[in-house]
Amino acid sequence: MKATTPILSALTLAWLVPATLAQGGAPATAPSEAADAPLRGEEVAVLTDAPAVPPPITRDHPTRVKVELEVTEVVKRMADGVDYTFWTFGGSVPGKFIRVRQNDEVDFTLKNHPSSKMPHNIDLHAVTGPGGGAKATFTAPGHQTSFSFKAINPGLYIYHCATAPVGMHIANGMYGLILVEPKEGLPPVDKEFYVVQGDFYTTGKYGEPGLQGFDMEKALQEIPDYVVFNGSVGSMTGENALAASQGDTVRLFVGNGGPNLVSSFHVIGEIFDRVYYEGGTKVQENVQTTLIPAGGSAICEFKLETNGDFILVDHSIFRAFNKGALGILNASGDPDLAVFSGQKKDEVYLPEGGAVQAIPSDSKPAAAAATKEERIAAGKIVYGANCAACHMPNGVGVPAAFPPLAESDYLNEDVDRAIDVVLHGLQGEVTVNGDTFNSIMPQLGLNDEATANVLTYIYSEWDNKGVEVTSEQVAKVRAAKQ
Ligand code: HEC
Ligand SMILES: [Cu+2]
Repeated sequence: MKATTPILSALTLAWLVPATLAQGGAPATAPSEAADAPLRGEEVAVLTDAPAVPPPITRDHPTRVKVELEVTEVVKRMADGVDYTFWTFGGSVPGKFIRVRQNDEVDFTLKNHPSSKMPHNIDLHAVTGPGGGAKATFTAPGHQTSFSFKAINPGLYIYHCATAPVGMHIANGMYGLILVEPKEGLPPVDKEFYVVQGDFYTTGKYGEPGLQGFDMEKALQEIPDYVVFNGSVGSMTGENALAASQGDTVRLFVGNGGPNLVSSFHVIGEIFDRVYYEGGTKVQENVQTTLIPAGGSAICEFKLETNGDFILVDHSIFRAFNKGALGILNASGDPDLAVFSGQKKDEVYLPEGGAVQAIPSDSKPAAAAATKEERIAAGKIVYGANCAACHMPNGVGVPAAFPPLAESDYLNEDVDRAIDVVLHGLQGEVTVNGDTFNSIMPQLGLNDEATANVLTYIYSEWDNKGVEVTSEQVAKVRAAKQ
């Protein structure tokens, strides 16, 4: 995780107290503070790149805050081997996190780097005034513009570029979050993180390597190739995972830049104790998944009662596992076994006692096969209907659960024993090709002909020894057991 250099001045030193200290208490405020309370002093806002969040505000009064954002158009990683030309507020996606206090007067400057090819502007949803500042900040490459606004309403707000074609500017990553802290402050927590979802439309399919262009047609159809948190696939996995400790209280400032999709934001293995839904003032408690509209936000708070990996997803789940909308919050520390035990055991489940269960067979007595080829063809059908679910269609089985029939030494060693297994089922420890299985194969209720056919099929496949099993042979094994 990289931290960018904050914009500093002597006046900002008050911001630089360690976050943990600053988070030790919300500022005490005279409840009577009026919207037109006089500004005292001025400072330069600390701006951060995701997933970092500027320290909480400890002031008990409004001030004049200077915010400077620089727009750059940069080629960056979208996924391994995949690059994209992102348009950014501050060099990465999402743009820098801005944190001010209710009733602050914000002096805002937008700079457009001379290397940019496009004009850009900014519409901050925290602004009361036409266009959220868009028209006031229309900025050609190599220019800078400014305006000021009063942060009247507390809340967590999206900002974005609103230069035509607006959809394209947003689709290229031009969005971020601005928090207007309520004048009484937010309750202290141990960790705060900044996460913004966005959907991306590339000329190539998901994962297609190289520098990808923007695909207007896919954007119009709303069929993204990528849905990601913080601008790229894997922005918060592996060594970039969000880090916290067991016992920590966590606050996620979550935004959705869109341009198109609505996010079903969820953390696998956690329940949000509190959600400031839609980034507003009201709190909903005990929430599993919160809806975050395009151009909207939510503040999600929870306590890490136990340790482990907690997975941030858009629960529109193909986006998480197939398009990139997945991040990890790792809580170090010890498990609280009273909260979560982990798997205690995996053992055989036998609802009706210890015997092999019989599965009633609805197969009609098969017409006797005249040749080995007919037996194999008939056996293949029996296999598909009765065996493939466990032993797999290609006979390879499932490790630690169902032994292989392909190249099975157990099968090839003893034909009568194999007949017995199919007729009567099997339980207890068996070793197949060196691997031990201790499970249960049910009795399948196949008649002699079907049993002969399925075994002849199995022996003819997958490098097995190729013998033909006849129904007479099956009848003999059956008689011997009775
Ligand atoms: C419900 C799952 C299930 C089905 C259905 C099933 N088996 Fe099995 N089979 C097993 C299990 C489990 C074992 C190992 C039993 C043990 O651990 O004692 C096994 C063992 C075997 C073995 C001996 C070990 C080996 O790999 O060579 C053969 C042969 C066999 N099955 C054939 C079949 C055939 C043929 C069918 C279909 C007619 C079939 N099985 C259907 C679960 C199944
Ligand atoms: Cu723009």
